[in-house]
Amino acid sequence: MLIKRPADIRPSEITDRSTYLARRRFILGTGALIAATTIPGLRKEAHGASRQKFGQLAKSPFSTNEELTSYEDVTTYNNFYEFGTDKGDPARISEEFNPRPWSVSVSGECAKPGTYDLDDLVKPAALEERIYRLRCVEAWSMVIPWVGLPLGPLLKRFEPTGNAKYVEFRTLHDPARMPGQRRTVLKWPYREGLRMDEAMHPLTIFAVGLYGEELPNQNGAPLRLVVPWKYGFKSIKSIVSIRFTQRRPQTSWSMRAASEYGFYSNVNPQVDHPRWSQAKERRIGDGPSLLPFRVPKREARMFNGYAEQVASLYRGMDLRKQF
Ligand SMILES: Nc1nc2c(c(=O)[nH]1)N[C@H]1C(S)=C(S)[C@@H](COP(=O)(O)O)O[C@H]1N2
Ligand SMILES: [Mo]
Repeated sequence: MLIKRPADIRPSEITDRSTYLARRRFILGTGALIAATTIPGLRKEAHGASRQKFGQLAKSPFSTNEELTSYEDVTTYNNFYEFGTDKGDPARISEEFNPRPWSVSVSGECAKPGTYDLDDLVKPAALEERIYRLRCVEAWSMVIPWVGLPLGPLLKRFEPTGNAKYVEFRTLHDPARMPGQRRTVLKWPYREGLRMDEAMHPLTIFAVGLYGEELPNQNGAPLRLVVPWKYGFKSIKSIVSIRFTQRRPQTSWSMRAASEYGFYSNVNPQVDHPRWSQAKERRIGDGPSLLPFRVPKREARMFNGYAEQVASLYRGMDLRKQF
């Protein structure tokens, strides 16, 4: 089993994170105090302060033992276009977003459609820690300790019918709460999809937390997908809708540029993006981060290193054509 041992964690990483958290608690604590005395701009900062920490979590045998990307990088270098297109935007602009209460609508080819409250879908006892590589199509990667649960058993509760060949996910569409949606950088709501066997694969998870606490808004609170063998954009954030379909659903990135972002989007060092290579990647945190020319140096791996577990899903397919 590949489980992260404490010896794998750099001391600097631990210090980084605890200093960060202490500083954060201080700032947010102050924010909450001031908010109580009616400065409206600060009121909602209290959501961050009340972010729940999970207790003892089961460690998943699917975890990688690679060095973790720092909490700081994981929570300040983000892609979440609903909150802006620069990497630093989501952390800043999502600060006031309140991800509670939250419900998820389930529809399409299943026997148990309906609207489910998040707390009924995800029980704390079912949660585990899963350390996964996340590989962005922009040729960088991170290693993130997610808190989540396998998607398959959860989907089964809705009793998908024999016609359910795919499952589509959608993000909340609410420009008042997600200011990035006031610009048409993508067709909102953000949507993604998986083939049913991909969705049921034991590596596919719903995440509700990272680093032992509830998901920060910028990472997709309160509920997001993580599909570790696919490019990061398949891991859709802040999900409000699950729909079982017979036909392949549309996805936001394919709608924007079908020749650049395919439906499968499996990490594949041999199939380049039309505008850049996918052969190498840069691990966030590697080397001096202030250099303007941050060159990808690590060899990218087929299916992001998860080939042994998932290659059989694509047997017989031409991965150049079905990218
Ligand atoms: N709704 C939504 N989900 C999204 C995105 C987005 O812009 N909107 N960006 C994707 C991309 S490109 C990546 S790489 C990952 C980044 O996840 P992280 O910020 O938690 O590392 O989220 C994915 N999920
Ligand atoms: Mo990405």
